[in-house]
Amino acid sequence: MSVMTPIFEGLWDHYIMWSVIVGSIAFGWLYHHSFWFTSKDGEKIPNVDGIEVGVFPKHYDDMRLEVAWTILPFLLIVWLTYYSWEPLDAMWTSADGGVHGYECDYDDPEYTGSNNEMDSNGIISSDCYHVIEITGQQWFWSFDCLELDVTLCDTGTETMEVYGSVPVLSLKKGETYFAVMDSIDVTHAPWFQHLGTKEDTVPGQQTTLWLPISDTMTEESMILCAEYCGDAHSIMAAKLVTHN
Ligand SMILES: [Cu+2]
Repeated sequence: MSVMTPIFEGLWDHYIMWSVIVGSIAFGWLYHHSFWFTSKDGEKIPNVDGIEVGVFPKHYDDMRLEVAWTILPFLLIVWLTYYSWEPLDAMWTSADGGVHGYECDYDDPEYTGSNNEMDSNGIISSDCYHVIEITGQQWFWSFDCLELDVTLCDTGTETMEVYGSVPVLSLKKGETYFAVMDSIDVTHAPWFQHLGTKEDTVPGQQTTLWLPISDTMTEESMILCAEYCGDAHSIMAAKLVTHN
């Protein structure tokens, strides 16, 4: 199983790289000091620093060190925010003329679908989008295609090993969907594994999630719940089927 959206693959690699660098420095330092400054059995250590129990060794203050380990992580956070900006902006693009345009006008004689396209950064843009509804509930998902034609959106159920009977959402490749979401009871979060995206559904509050189904999308993928919601949370699953 892998994330099929290149924008998140790039982010993943970059964040892992920085985690390894920061982790190596932090744990390297920790282990070095743990072993380097370990006393031997029976060894009586002279109190060279005059350390008193309960008194902070103020004479060890190092202003440059304090400033360095405040400024450097801050700069890293600023950089990672900058680096994530474009993918996040695409993820949370406006429904009014963002990268996916406006809701499709099916009466428009020039309407030919979303015709979505992925650029070299992995960001998908569309001519227009279709609206669907997703409702979370303990412990299943309900999908509503609203007025959409069955070639664009269809729902059903299927029996899956481990999960039992699960709802199926069938969407068309090359089309972009805007899911308007709600929850009946507690907070849930549909996690579209192969899109690499998830968003909370909150009782009494409408949330939204873009589902740009590119031509390269896998035919079958899982939708799981990514927000702990009670006993059957782990089997609150659904299936996303994509077709041409
Ligand atoms: Cu849930």
